[in-house]
Amino acid sequence: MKIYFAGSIRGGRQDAGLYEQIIQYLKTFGEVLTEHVGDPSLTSAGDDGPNDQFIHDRDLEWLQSSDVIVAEVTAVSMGVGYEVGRAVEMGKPVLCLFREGTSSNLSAMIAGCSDVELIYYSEFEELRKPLQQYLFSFNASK
Ligand code: 6K6
Repeated sequence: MKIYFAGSIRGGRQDAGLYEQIIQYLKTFGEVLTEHVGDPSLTSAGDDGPNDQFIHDRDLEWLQSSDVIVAEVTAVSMGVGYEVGRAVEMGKPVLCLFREGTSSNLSAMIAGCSDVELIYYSEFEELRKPLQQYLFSFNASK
């Protein structure tokens, strides 16, 4: 199973450690195409490609080739919102994760979208079971 993990980069790297934890766990279910999103050395000012068009086109190819999208949507990120929207249009299964108890407000465009599954949580450990259930049920129905 190919998993596309989406998390904020230029939107802010305050949750990079959490992304890394989620990615390590997701790797026990399949291949994570976007492991760099959890790289603590990647800053919001850094870069991991020759230019923005390269990054956009490469990421959309990965999105297209993925079986499932898991997006951590607590930090407000234009890129993550864009990826979720494109993935929905592609007909991909999308699971969004939103951490409660922060100053972030979840956009109605995610919270109100019936095409995405949404999990509210407060810490990583709470994600293990629902992530496993989602990925197993999805794999079984394939
Ligand atoms: C790195 C640091 C500053 O700019 C970059 C560009 N590098 C990126 N490399 C890989 N994926 C990227 C990059 N920029 C955005 N993305 C994709 O958009 C990732 O898949 C993330 O899920 C999402 C983050 O969007 P922003 O708007 O927070 O950057």
